[in-house]
Amino acid sequence: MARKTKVLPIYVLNGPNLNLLGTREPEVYGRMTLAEIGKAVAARAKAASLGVVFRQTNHEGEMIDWLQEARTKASGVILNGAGWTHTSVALLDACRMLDRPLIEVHLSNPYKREAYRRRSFVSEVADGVICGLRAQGYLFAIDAIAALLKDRNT
Ligand code: DHK
Repeated sequence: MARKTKVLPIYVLNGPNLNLLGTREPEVYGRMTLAEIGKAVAARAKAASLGVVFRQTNHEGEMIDWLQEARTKASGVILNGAGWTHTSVALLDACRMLDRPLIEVHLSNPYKREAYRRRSFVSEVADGVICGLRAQGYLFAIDAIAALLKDRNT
């Protein structure tokens, strides 16, 4: 009998201050809480027969640990590095070592905002970037990872 190989979950990793979504500048980031986004993301992934590990941290070292963990435990990564996107070479270095599909997501459109948000270290190694579509962007990112995984396996 053919043995079914288990597909690893998609890691959806969220950086600093995203725990305050819902109340944090809703005109910029939308009104959904991070927990609500997590539920919608899990449902979208389930429809594609994929699992999700959804996490948030305000601690950069913890985020780096999770990205390193994703090298062997995730099938792909969706990353909203929030403020670290624009500042962190350490985040870039950890993303570079992934060797897994990586989609960078932002709720807002950084290109419509302050100049310092226009630089992204993550974009240097991301397979795709989705921004400005609020929570919907995370769902499109799930679709993108599913498509990239399909490409890799065919
Ligand atoms: C989230 C943040 O916290 C900001 O620092 C980024 C990003 C944009 C977002 O739009 O999701 O500049």
